[in-house]
Amino acid sequence: LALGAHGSGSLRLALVIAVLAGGVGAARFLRGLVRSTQASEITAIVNTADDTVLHGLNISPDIDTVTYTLANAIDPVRGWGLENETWTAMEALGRYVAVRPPLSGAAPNWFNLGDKDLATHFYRTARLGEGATLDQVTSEIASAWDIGVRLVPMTNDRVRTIVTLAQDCSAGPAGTEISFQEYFVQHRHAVSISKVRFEGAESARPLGLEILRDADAIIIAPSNPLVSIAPLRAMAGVDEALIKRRNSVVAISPIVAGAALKGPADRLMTELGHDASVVGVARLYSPICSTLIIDAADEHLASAVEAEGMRCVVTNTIMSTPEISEQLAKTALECAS
Ligand code: FO1
Repeated sequence: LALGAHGSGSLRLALVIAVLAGGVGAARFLRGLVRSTQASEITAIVNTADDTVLHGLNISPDIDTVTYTLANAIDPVRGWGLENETWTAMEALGRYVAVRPPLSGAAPNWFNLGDKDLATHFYRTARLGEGATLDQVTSEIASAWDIGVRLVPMTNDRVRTIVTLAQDCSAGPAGTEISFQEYFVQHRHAVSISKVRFEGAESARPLGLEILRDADAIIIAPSNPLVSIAPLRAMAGVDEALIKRRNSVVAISPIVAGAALKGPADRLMTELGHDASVVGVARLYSPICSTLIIDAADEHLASAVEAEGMRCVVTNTIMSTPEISEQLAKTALECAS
């Protein structure tokens, strides 16, 4: 611990706060956390299994969502990409879609890259091409946006979320494997799936294990447990590190009243054999986490959560304003300490 200045000139011990993060939910939570403590105390370990390569560009959606949100530059309606974005490059790409041979993957215009957002992917791709690691490039991009929080990709190695189609559908016959972005963006997560796997996770070297060992508080953000947090947990040593620190690990349920606030977490829970409720979230997190924070709408399930071996804290978790995000972050910090 280091002595750090805080508040009105008083000194207090600086904290080390680790946050396991996916995309939009984690980004909004981190924005609240920055309001309730010093940005320099926070390290977010971010999912990279959604990463993809399109047009030859390395795209890290969750890292970019967290970066742009903390920089107050995120598009507030979409929750991804930059505000005041323009789409000239995407529109120009349309010309080539018409001439693309049937089996070609060129000009994938189902994934929208805004003109300004493209600069981030140009920079990341060029630096990786020069031999920089993803964590170096992520720090450089975070510095360029002046976000203060330390962002660490979950690994410098390639891990990819692959989903299996449960039924014949527009994406292919039952049993076909598709990438996460094909599932999420191209098919608008409207197809049912029977399996998720994290290609490369078994041999990937996780980053941030020493932070998990030393952190004063470890918070699992309100991200999808099955496709945002599970890839981190799939790497060797991560669950073991969390189990050792279980008393300091707090999670926030991304499921409220049986539904996901954003994305397909509720449907994925059901399709993959879990209960789409805070109790299902508790079952997933109980081995690694001592406290689950749930929304007031689920208060009646608090004893069922506790029956899974976790402390249950009930509060408002719907981060509709920065003040609510800040209050939620304060509650999480109190629970972890
Ligand atoms: N999400 C969409 O629903 N449609 C898009 O076209 C899209 C483009 C996109 C571009 C850059 C980026 O960083 C994120 C983007 N996302 C898009 C969001 C993203 O793919 C998902 O929200 C995450 O992967 C899920 O966490």
